[in-house]
Parts: sequence; structure tokens; C-alpha cells
Amino acid sequence: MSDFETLNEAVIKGDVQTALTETQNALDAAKEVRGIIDNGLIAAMDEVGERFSKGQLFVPQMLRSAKTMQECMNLLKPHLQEGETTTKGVVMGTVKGDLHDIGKNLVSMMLEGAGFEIQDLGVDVAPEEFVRKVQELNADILGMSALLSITMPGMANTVKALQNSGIREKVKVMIGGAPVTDKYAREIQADSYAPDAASAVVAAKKLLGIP
Ligand code: B1M
Repeated sequence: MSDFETLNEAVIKGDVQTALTETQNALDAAKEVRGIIDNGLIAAMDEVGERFSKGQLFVPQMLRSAKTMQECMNLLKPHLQEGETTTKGVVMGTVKGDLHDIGKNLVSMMLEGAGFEIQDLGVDVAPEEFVRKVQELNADILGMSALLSITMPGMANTVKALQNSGIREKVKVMIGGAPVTDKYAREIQADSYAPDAASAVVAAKKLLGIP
């Protein structure tokens, strides 16, 4: 039995209380924080992503797992040494005029579960704001979400704004949201499209050459 089996199961089930207790137990037993994250939390979220892709669990369960992982991360964060957090940064937001954030939050949580550091700009984010944050943080990936057909052009406008600022080549652009398609991503010269949160993790890793 792996050291983290109970924690893995609690995250997969979305059982916050058990997951927090197991995380605290692991800390008390002086387990390495990075190991708790990698083997206890990320491994569980990988399994959640896998089951979601196979249609064995659905969005509400995935949200519960993501929330459970988030709570455990909050417990672990103060124990992380400088340099133990990932160096791969993602600036994330829902585009201008669009207030839908459930899917975007789910994608952010799954990416965080996979070890990315997320800077979430929230909803209704203007192109200039995306560009400013990408520049400021030297982000590896810019993730944009849109749920309304009429707000999708905000993605194209942001890609143009990145080009105009001369930083387009420095950041990978990933887009998603119910009306967004792979074809649209190619049209606006985004680097990647993902149809759901589990695929977003796969796509983000692929963009940065992470196995
Ligand atoms: Co609105 N809404 N809504 N809404 N809403 C939709 C999107 C709609 C399809 C409903 C419908 O008409 N059937 C429709 C859009 C039609 C269209 O343009 N194609 C619509 C509309 C019209 C509107 C308003 C205009 C309604 C009105 O006021 N007349 C209005 C607009 C407000 C605004 O944004 N300016 C509005 C408002 C709202 C609420 C505020 C009430 C609420 C949002 C609450 C919130 O987000 N905090 C809301 C909701 C809840 C919905 C529905 C019911 C559910 C959306 C959702 O959260 N899905 C939605 C109908 C539907 O989708 N069934 C609808 C669950 C979520 C997990 O999935 O967001 O698709 P989703 O995210 C997925 C993937 O798309 C992908 O991964 C996620 C997880 O698997 N993904 C990414 C998302 N972002 C990604 C980014 C990536 C990669 C993947 O990389 C960066």
C-alpha cells in the first residue's frame, strides 16, 4: 500500500475533511512537502483527469476533487521552501465582457494540481490587462476562457495585443470554453485549445515540453 493511498482516495472522492487530516498527518510524520504534493495530491488529480476523460466521473465530482486539492494546497503552502513551487507560470482569465468563471476556475485548479503556478485575473479581463500581467510575470502560458460567442473575439484581440507588444513569441496561448473550438484557436493563432479541464493539463504540459 502506498504511503498516500488514503489521501489519494480522499482527493478522488472529494472528501475534504479526510484529505486535510491525511495531509496534516503526513506533515506531522515529517514527510517531504514536495512528495505530499506530487504523490498525494497531483497523482490523485491525474487519476481524476483520467477518469473524467473516460467518462467515469463528471464535472461536479471533478470540482469537488479540485476544491479538496486546493484546501490541501492551502495547508501545505506555508511549509513549502523557497524554490519548491513550480517555475511554470500561467496567467489565466475569462475574456472581456464575459462573467462565466466556473470552467476557468476548474481549469486553474486542475493546472495547479498538476504543479503549475496560476495567476488568476478573474473575469471580464481586457486584452491590455492580460498583456500587462504576462509581461510583469514573464508567464510561460496565457490561458483564456470564453463562454459567450460574442466575447470570443476578446481572445483574438488579446493575441493581437501580445503581437503589438512584441511578446507574442515569449508566451504560449491556450484557449477554451464551451463555444471555443480547435479551428478557432488556429484561426486566431493561439497555440493550443482544450475542450475540458483534464485536456487543458495535457495541453499545457505539451506546450512546455513537460512529460
Ligand atoms: Co450563462 N450562458 N449567461 N451564466 N451560462 C451559457 C454559457 C449559455 C450557453 C446558456 C444557454 O443559452 N444555453 C449562454 C451562451 C450562449 C452563447 O453565447 N453561445 C449563456 C448566456 C447567454 C448568458 C447571459 C448572456 C444570459 C443573460 O443575461 N441573458 C449572461 C451573460 C453574462 C456575462 O457573462 N456577461 C449569462 C450569465 C450566467 C450566470 C452569471 C448566471 C452564470 C455564470 C456563473 C459563473 O460562472 N460564476 C451562467 C451559467 C452558470 C451558465 C451555464 C448554465 C453553465 C456554464 C458553466 O459553468 N458550465 C451555461 C450553459 C451551459 O454551459 N450548459 C451558460 C460548467 C463548466 C464546468 O463548464 O464553463 O464549459 P465550462 O468549462 C469547461 C470547458 O468549456 C473547458 O473546461 C471547463 C471544464 O471542463 N474550458 C476551458 C473552459 N475554459 C477553458 C479554458 C481553457 C481550457 C479549457 O484554457 C485556458
